[in-house]
Amino acid sequence: MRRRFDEHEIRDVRSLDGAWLFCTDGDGAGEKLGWAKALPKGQKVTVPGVWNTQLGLLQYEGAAWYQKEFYTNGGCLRFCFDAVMTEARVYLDGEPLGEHYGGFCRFELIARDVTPGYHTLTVRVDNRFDEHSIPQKKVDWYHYGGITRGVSVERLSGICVLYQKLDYTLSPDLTSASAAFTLELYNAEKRKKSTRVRVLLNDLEVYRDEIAVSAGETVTIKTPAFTVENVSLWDTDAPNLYSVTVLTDTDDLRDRVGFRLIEARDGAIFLNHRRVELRGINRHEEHPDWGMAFPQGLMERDLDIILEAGCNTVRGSHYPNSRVFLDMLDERGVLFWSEIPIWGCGFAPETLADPVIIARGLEMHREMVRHYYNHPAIVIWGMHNEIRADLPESVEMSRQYYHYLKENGGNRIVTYAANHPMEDICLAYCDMISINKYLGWYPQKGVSTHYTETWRDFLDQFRKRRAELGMEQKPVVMGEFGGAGIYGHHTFDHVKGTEEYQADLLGFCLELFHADPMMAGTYVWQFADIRTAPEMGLDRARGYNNKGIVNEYRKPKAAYFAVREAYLKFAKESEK
Ligand code: ADA
Repeated sequence: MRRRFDEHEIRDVRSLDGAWLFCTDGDGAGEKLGWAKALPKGQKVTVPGVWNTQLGLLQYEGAAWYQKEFYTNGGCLRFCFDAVMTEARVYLDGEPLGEHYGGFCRFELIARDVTPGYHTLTVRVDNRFDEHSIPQKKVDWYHYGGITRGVSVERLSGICVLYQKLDYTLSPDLTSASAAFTLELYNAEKRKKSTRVRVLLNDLEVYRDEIAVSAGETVTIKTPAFTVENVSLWDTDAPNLYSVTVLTDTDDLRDRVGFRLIEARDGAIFLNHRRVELRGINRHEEHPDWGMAFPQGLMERDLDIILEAGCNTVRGSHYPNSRVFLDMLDERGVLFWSEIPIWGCGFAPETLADPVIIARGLEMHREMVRHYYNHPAIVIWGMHNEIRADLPESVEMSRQYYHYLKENGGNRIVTYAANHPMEDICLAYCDMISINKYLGWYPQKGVSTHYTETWRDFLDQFRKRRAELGMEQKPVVMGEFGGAGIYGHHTFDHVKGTEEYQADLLGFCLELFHADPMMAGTYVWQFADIRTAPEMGLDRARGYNNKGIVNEYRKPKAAYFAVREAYLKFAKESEK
């Protein structure tokens, strides 16, 4: 996997990024034509990538095949896919190796007893939707397809460390931590073996034991608790990271962790006992020239622009982001809200209550928690976005996801983006109330008052409702708000759609929310303009969601400077 550090010094890992054979399969003939074994020679594409950026395939929705010949010295191989959008069927030398559903999380597949020499890895990718898709077909982002993040092949020998995560509890004074690792050890060999296992936190050995594992089996062990004295906390102004090294006699796995305490209490957010105001932005991991196969260099530039605007947090709207982006947030002390792609406006109420959908969403939460658990930057898990949480059909999903994330998600705030806040019946299933509302942009039926009035009225109404519900201890944030500003569109009178209207609206909202004691923070919608799905219709000028404060090529609009002025002012106030 592409990370900001080397995950292995011992394990033999080879990237399979680069040129792959490619072929669309619009009529689904590929299986019968034996493409799992051999694709027609011809077109090559670059992986990671999305096929939509290839000329003529912008709007292609369907199946496509990727194939790569690679050399190996043989043995037990593990294939790692950082993300395939959306459904993947993987074959090795034409034989099925495994499948995965979901476009934004890593999956791994093991092949044992592979002979030395050249082999063929084939992936059939399908980005179509059905009644059980997550997201459903109607979303406000583009339906890309492809192998969108890195691919690698590992040679496993002996007993290997395939997974590790750190759990810890900080002392009340935050100076020490009681910690323990969970390790997954896999025996790649053909007979039972034992190995010494060691865990180092920075250079300190915190665990050592002798572990036996049967051939082809995985054992999960939880180390005894150990104490970390004089903890260097991870914080926004001092993002201290510790290196983790797990070693067996034949393998290694490295990661980074941070010690911090995030709390939603007393109507506010606290990081390491210090109250923090969330100065946030929603960001899609998308670019018109790369789709969702987002290059690392552009991630860095996005983060530079976001931090320059005075933000201290990013919401990964609306799906798990690249692990390498999370590494950057860990390094730079940026708080992150991570969620799965349940984009509610596309889900009919009965679909939300469908047990298959609920189970698939739970699996997506499980995957996200598993792979992203050690990132200290992730302080918020988002359960879903704008589902009909005012209807009974949404209660079971919210109940299941909330309890799963509280029991398995580590020290994180659990929330969801609510766009029916006055009628919402799921607010018991969140630690922080997050509201999406677009007063000043989407017309309100029968309301003609100016948004400066309607926003104030709304905050007062919701303040009352929160008190009636007895939820005044729950912090409230604006998860989304704003409006479109077409880049380069100016008029003398700041009409809707101009950069100036967008800047005025955001500037007003930020000041109003910042001054309101109920509000614990804001996430502006959104960072950059994004290409959006045709299903979003014509109210997305040029087929884009134009509510970015920069355009899709990261050129700043007037709104960028309005947000920057507000957030830098709020940041200065917080330093007093
Ligand atoms: C919703 C949704 C966003 C985007 C936004 C908009 O809040 O969560 O993804 O579609 O509306 O631009 O209308």
